[in-house]
This record gives sequence, structure tokens and C-alpha cells, in this order.
Amino acid sequence: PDDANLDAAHPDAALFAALAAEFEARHGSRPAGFWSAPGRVNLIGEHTDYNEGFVLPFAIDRRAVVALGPSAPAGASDVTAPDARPTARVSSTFSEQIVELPLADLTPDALADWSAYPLGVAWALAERAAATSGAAISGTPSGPVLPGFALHIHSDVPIGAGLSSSAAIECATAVALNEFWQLGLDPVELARIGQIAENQAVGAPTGIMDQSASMLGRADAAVFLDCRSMNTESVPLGLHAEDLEILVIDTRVSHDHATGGYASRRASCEAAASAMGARSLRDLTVADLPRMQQVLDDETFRRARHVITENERVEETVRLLETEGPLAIGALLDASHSSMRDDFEISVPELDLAVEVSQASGAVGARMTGGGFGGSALALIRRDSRPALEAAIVEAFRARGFARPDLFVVQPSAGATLKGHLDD
Ligand code: GAF
Repeated sequence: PDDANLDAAHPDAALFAALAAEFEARHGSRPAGFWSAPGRVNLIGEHTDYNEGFVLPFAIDRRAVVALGPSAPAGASDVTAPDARPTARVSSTFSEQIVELPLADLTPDALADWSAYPLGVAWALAERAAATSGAAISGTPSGPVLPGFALHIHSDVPIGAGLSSSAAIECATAVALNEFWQLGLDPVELARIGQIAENQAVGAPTGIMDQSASMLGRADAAVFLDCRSMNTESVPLGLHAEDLEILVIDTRVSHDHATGGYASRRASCEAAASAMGARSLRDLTVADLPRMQQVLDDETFRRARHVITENERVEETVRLLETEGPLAIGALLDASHSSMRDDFEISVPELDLAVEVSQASGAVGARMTGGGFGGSALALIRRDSRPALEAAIVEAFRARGFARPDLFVVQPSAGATLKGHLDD
């Protein structure tokens, strides 16, 4: 194919053309198509996902886009030949590195750095294909051989900002390979594949929220997800009708969920549930808190209280969005932040400052979003208040000697998609 095969009317035609050229420079062939998946902002429901609770994230208008095509194994022209060693080749716009491995050698231990995200997804999908249809990544008599692939990644989701840049790459890779390998998995199954990659290849013990938001997002709506049943409901946010916006305040304090704090919070939650004889904190309510306070040490009790009250706040937020609209949810956003700061202890001074200044400058509500220990806060604001609010935040950060935060509005957007094909 040549560039004439690109649909010039597609809003991303220029990006596709640039990525096709980069793909060709790195992999020596043309991509077969483009797939994409967004980052997310969590409106409310933090550290509830791995407790089988409720979350209410939305996909944002910042996405990872992948170009994908076949990669011929070195020296073999027929990728289905029994002695062929199909390979995975991955490259990206944020690294000079090209990582190439035989598909048969893909294991979590073999993966590191940025390539663990796409290659972890390839490994998890290949395992899944082997378990369900006998498909194999190195020729076996029992099933079809999964063909090798080359993948080139571009993303405008900021890295380390708590906006799920990793889930965006995982989900874009998952939708691309699901189609390329003709696996027929549905969006919820693909979200689970992304989580498996994150847990096992990247080594971060995270829940299912980020990949679910990236897969299932809808324009102008949030994804209400029950992380026990995996039932989902799209909840309209109604921001435009009220002239509201969601401002992200990226503190530029970088976080990493593969290190201590996230895992220790998760362990406290599991210890609290087990001490109460419950399968998970999902099974406990505020009515259980007095009894829990007697049984648990103070720190474990406060960790559990955050999760239990946060689940209630998510349900109440959904009820208020459906009955009264977004102006009614401010107090719940504020209460969620206080709970994370005081009970769950995952905030940092920069996040607290962003939230306090937003609240003092007329925001409807504000809270840190994501796993914590850095990253971003969100503020639900009136559109016409943004210039003064942004100026107040920048000045407050300057006065405290913090790095200048990055401020931008996000639009609740559609989840992962097939973005376009280059046909032979
Ligand atoms: C991170 C994790 F990846 C999610 O699974 C979730 O636990 C979140 O932190 C906290 O709500 O984004």
C-alpha cells in the first residue's frame, strides 16, 4: 500500500501518515492498520477496584495509537512453516530502542522497561489463545501458529501523571492484536488481558479500573463499574449543559505502582477483610465500622474505612448524577480527597495544595485522582472560572517552591477503537 490508502478525511490522517513512515523506517514494511486507546481520569472510587468495589472513571481525549503489521521471521518467507520462529518487534516514539523477541520466548521474566507493556499484552493474549483454541506461538501440531508482528507506539497521555498512560498502551495493543490474531475477545476480556500484563509483566499489583475505563469509555459519560460482577453502566456526566469542565492539575510528582506504597495499601485492605471474616472489603459497610474499630489496629482500620466509605460515595455520586446532575457531586469529591489524605494516606503536599486552592477558588469539587503518591488532581469547575483558578494554582505552587504544575482540561471520550486500515 502507499499513502493514498490512508483516508485523508480521517481526523487523524496526518498522525497516521507520520506513524506509517516511522513504522516503515523501524520495521522495513508498511503497517496493516492503526488502533488506539485512551488514558483515563477517575472521577471517584479510589483503591476500591481490587477490593471488589465500585469505580467511576472516564476515558479522556489523550490516547495511545499503535501501528501494527506482520513481521516476517528472519530468513523465513512463510510464517506458517513448521520451523518458522515468528517474532514480536516493538518500537515507540518515546524511545530509540527496538525490542525484538521470538514469540515463543515471550515470558514475563524476559520483559523489562517500556516494552513490557505491549509485549506483556502479547504474552497474555498468546497464553489466552493457547488455553482456548490451542493456538500456539511456536508451531505445534495442535493448533494454528500465531503470526509474528511489528508494532510502533505513539502516545500523548502524559507518563507518570496518574492518567493511565500504561493502560492506554496495553489496551491499544490488545485491540490491535485481538484483531490481527483474530481472537474475538470482547472489551471486558481485553481489559483483563491488560491487567494481567500490568500485574505479571510490569509487576504492579493493580486492579481492573484503568483498563476498563480505557476499553469501555463513552463520550460525555463515565463508566460505572462493579469490580466484583464486572457489570458496567455508562453514566452521562452532563458537563456541557451546566457549563462545567474537568481541569486536570498534573503536579509533576511522578509515581510508580510497582513500588511499595500501592502494594502495602492493598495488603492492609486484604488484612482488614480477612480479620473481619469477609471475602473482601466490598462485603462490609459503614454499619460494620464500630465493630472493625475494636478489632483492627488504628492504621488498618483507617485504610478499611477509606475503602468502605469510598464505595458509598461512588454509589451516591452515580445517584446524584442521574437525579440532579454534576453540580450536586462537589461535596462527595471533596470528601473523597479528605479520606485519601487522612485515612488512606496516599496524597502528597502538591496534591493537597492543588485541591485546597481549587476548592478556595470556587471549584464545585476537587480531589486527587488515581493511585496516589504523586500524579494528578482533578477539579470540577465552571468554565468561566478557569483563568482565575489556573492563575491561583500556579501562584500557590510557586509560593510553596513546588515545580510548576501542568494544567489542562480533559473531555470524557470514547474508549479503545480500531482507528483505520491500510489495505493492500
Ligand atoms: C491505579 C491502579 F492501576 C488502579 O487499578 C486503581 O487501583 C487505582 O490506582 C486506585 O484507584 O491507577
